[in-house]
Amino acid sequence: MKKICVLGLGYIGLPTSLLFALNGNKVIGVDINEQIVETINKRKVPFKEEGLEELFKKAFDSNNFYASTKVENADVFLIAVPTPLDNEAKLADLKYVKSAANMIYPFLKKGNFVIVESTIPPATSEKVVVPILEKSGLKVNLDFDIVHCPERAIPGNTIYEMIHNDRIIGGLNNRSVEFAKELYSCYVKGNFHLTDIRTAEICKLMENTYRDINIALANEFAQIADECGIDVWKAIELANKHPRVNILKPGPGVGGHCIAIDPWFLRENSSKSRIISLSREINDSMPNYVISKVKEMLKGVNQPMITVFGIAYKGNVDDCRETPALKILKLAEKEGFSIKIFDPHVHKFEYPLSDLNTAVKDTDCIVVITDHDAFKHIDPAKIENLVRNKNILDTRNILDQSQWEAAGFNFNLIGRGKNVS
Ligand code: SAJ
Repeated sequence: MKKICVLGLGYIGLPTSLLFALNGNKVIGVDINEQIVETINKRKVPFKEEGLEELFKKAFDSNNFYASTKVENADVFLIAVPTPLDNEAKLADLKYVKSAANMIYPFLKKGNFVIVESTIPPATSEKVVVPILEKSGLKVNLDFDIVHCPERAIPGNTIYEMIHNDRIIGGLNNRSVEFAKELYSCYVKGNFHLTDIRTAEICKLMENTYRDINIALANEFAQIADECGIDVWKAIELANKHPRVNILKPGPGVGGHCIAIDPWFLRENSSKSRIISLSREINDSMPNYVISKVKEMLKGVNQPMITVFGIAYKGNVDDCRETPALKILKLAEKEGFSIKIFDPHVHKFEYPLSDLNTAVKDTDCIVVITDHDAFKHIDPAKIENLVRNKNILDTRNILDQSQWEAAGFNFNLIGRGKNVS
């Protein structure tokens, strides 16, 4: 049985702690946020995630897990804190990673292992984390080991993916990666791929950048298709019949704490990146494109009101981090539009939220931003009498066009060009 001290009890740190605790380890989960620690120790799950509630209860019942604001002596220290983007400089903000390493070093002992799961730019483990840990007077590779084992689980299916996804483990020597493989094998069913520490760091960034670039391409295709009067959704479906093509989906932009951020980390120490920045620019400009479509639909309407369906960054989650909806709302405000918002998954946001009927009352245009399944089940016939003008823009291709048109709505879809001769 190993004693593991996990720093950071968020979307990754908490489920990771619980999985280790349920599989034969003693785990202390540490967070600098007293409220989170208190909530967890009162046996309340601090956020929603499929299967988390059950895991949480079992881990507490096993007596192998508790939360604290303080680090303790342990065999293994695991860093799972966020690495936000310094938005102005477009650089990784390593303040939480540094603060975690600073909390660990006074407790570091000969023979300890430090694992970094947080997403970090290449060489951060060696250049930033190790020097802080060595303030303990101990030497890396001689007295303690460090590995990078990036998390790769998708929000909404985190626990399943934590167990079943392959894991990359990068270290500074063989002993450390073998140790980490053995440690994670208590709950990971996927394969392990052992490598050096910098390769592990860059792999995680490459994965999310690959996705960002492919979404940017889909978004560019959608805009071209709009100009040409072609249905991009149909065209993508057909192009994807090719055995070596897999185009992603266009939409209102890219949100979440990973894909909208990690590409910048890959670019920060390089003079060679071009496609990465361009793709970020394309995805970040999609909210402007959405608003330009809304403006077209609202031509001639006096003092328009729009209703946004969905502010979460993606479907069926309550997570609004980096959501493109926020920029869309701000741009809409600048246009002088009144705004109402309906999101059945989200309960707290920067703008007021309403129930469905209040949100559509007297609106001039409904704009679907998030691909929540719940929106597919809205019956347009039941709300058509509430709205002032029957306009709807679907940015995700989730609605049944014929159903909305049957209720008299002027239906618009991003990437389905209209009126081109
Ligand atoms: N999106 C599109 N079109 C698509 C797919 C996604 O516009 O075809 C948008 C989504 O709506 C959302 C954003 O992109 O706004 C990102 O959503 P996502 O579901 O693609 O990814 P995340 O950010 O929830 O999780 C990603 C995952 N990475 C990859 O798929 C390569 C996950 O495995 C990582 O663990 C996670 O980032 C992370 O923590 O880095």
